[in-house]
Amino acid sequence: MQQSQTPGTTFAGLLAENRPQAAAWVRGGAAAPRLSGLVKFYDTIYGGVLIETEIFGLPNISSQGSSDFYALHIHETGDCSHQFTKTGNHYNPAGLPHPQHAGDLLPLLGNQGYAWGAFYDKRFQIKDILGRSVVIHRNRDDFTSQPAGDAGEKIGCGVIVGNP
Ligand SMILES: [Cu+2]
Ligand SMILES: [Zn+2]
Repeated sequence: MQQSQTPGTTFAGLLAENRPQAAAWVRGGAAAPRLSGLVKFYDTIYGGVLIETEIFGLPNISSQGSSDFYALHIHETGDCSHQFTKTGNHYNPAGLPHPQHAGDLLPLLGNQGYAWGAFYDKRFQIKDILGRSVVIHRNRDDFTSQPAGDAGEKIGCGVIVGNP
């Protein structure tokens, strides 16, 4: 295949360099104690942020009715204590409805409990999300219901820190 330079090839290079400007170590709560993983945030030359997710131990392996999609959001408060009840609403500085929140991210797709993904997002800058939280939900995001996509219980949480 002819090699041509696109944003995607730039992004693949960033992932290979593996020097994110921020990251969140995500841990499971009581509902998913084996869940763990890392969400990395990379600045790009295009003005937006490249986000890479790698999560282990998602809970719904072969369970009845699971879509294997898991909602993923940035919540406004970086406090994962008390079974993630302190994380607040979706990060939403513009006061828009869900799923137009700056903190509304692409969902995870589980594969026997493992998920990996990367996507480009121009809804926020890394400096705006430091100290906030990444939250994984038990269910899919329906991208319709207010205020949070009917995504169910919070099963994982991590605080976003700079220069990891
Ligand atoms: Cu959420
Ligand atoms: Zn939202």
